[in-house]
Amino acid sequence: MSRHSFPAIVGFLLLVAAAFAAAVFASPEPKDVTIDNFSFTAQTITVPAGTEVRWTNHDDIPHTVVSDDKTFKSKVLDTDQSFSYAFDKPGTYKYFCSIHPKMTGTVVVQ
Ligand SMILES: [Cu+2]
Repeated sequence: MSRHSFPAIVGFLLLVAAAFAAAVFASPEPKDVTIDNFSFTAQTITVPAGTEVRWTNHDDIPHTVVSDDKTFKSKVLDTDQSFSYAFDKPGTYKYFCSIHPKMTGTVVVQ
């Protein structure tokens, strides 16, 4: 047995502990909403508090993501551009596209 074995095992255990801690304390998985054919998909999503939601515009015309109460507001998103917002507080957040106000969506944060 090499005299290097002990530190190697300690190092390995620290790595395992760090990975475990990262998994336990990580925030929820980010959630994607796509903008396609003048609509938000999914139109309503429900996520745990702390979730970052990312909207990506797949249309070849620009869109925005603006909440009804202006809690969040994206710049104009061109094709394949994204906007992200982290929802820390539970509640129901309605939003729309300020260029096409008939495009609406809802994020429910639990
Ligand atoms: Cu739009």
